[in-house]
Amino acid sequence: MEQSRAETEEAGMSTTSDNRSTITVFERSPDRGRGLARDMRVRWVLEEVGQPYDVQPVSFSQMREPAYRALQPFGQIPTYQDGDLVLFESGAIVLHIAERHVGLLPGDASARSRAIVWMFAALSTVEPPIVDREMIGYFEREEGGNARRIALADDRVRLRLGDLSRRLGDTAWLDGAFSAGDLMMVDVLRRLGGSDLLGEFPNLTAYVARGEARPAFGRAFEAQRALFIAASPGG
Ligand code: GTB
Repeated sequence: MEQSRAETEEAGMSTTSDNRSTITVFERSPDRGRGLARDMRVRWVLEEVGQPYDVQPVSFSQMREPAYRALQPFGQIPTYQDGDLVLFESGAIVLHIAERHVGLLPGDASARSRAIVWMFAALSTVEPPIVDREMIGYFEREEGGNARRIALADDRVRLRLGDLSRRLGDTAWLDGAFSAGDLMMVDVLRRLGGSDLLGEFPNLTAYVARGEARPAFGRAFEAQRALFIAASPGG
């Protein structure tokens, strides 16, 4: 994980940069400042590597405009702009930043690949059932919903959490030191909020709390919260 500054610069990475990137975020996040939208992981990685950034708040109507679709074809936040480079997909953005700075991906090639595996596991194996469960929450729970569908969605999340919990065991992070894989996994698990489901797995609850206790997380969280408060009536 540790790399000297000379090695870092030789590899075309930097410890700091004068470039200020810009990320797009919800003008007024529907999560009401709880930091559950996907700009949070991008803010967090930027804070971890010590890169200052600007935010460009966008409204839902702006996100439908062709100008925004040119940045993000699906009309979603976040996007990341650094000079001429425009990226979308939060996972790709986090990987891009982690690869260009020290600290979030190990120097050893195999360990680096394993950290990236955890990023993909978070995004393609753990996050989808969590999002599916949330959608049922939005669209069906309020109407009385389909109890069986809700129970099945809970079980699909529980299955992933159980396997993840067994793998994590009593270690602090998923594979050695804190990495971009942990950052992504913690951010994905946060989407469960304080739900009972996460609470069924004390080691995962502690894992999320460890991630949230990182100073970089705190700075990212406060920045998104401040934006929400400022955008709120009377804020
Ligand atoms: N795969 C893309 C990525 O990882 O970047 C997905 C991006 C995405 O889903 N963005 C959402 C978005 O822009 C915001 S994060 N949605 C608007 C749209 O699709 O029209 C998802 C989100 C939204 C709200 C809450 N919340 O209120 O708690 C949590 C998460």
